[in-house]
Amino acid sequence: MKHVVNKSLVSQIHDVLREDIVDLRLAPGARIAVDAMARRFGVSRTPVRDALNWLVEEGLVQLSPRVGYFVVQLTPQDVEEIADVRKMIELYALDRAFGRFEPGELEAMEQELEQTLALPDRRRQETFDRIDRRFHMRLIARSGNRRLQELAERIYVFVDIMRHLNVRPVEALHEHLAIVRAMRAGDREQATRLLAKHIDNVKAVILQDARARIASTDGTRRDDRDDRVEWQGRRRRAPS
Ligand code: NI
Repeated sequence: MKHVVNKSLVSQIHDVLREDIVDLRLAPGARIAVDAMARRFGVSRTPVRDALNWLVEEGLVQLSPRVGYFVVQLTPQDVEEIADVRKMIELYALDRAFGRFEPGELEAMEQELEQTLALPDRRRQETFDRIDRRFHMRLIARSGNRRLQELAERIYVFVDIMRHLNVRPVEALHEHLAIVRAMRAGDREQATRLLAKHIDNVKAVILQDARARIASTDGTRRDDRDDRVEWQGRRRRAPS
């Protein structure tokens, strides 16, 4: 007989682990021990395994047969691919979103960005995580295409991970501000160009960091694992 699992229990464990991965509390590449997690949540191993398998489907956890579960570690190629898909989605969304914003919405976005830029460093970093996601998701939502939104939700969990590695929130906020201002001015061409540049800049800074780490480990031949991006703990560092 197939065992019956408590769906809401599995989904609660899934949600906690997902957040730990996205916020880098669980380090990329770290092994996730089922036993330890069962103890942590005070449950049996079954719901933990179900939650982990769910995360495997989402691409956030990798299952190595007979070895165990590991937190995903994005390679430079992953970073390139995600940024490219992001660009396709957002440039299309921006084009469609033009003229679809509610009255005062762009103005409110501009004000929010200005206020965030004026915050002290630590608070700005925290706020940045939230408003960066909202900025991009709002743009996608305003395209009016629900399927595009669903597609984006699946991919943007990786964008969330990358956001926590973005050590240039001030520059990113200024870039957002310029995009919003171009939109308010009705300059579609400029807004498109600035959004493409913003996504490229985020990609470049993460790739540069990834490659620097690879180069600093050992100049010679590396195996697949060493090629993976190591970026744990970046989030807790105060932005410069
Ligand atoms: Ni952004």
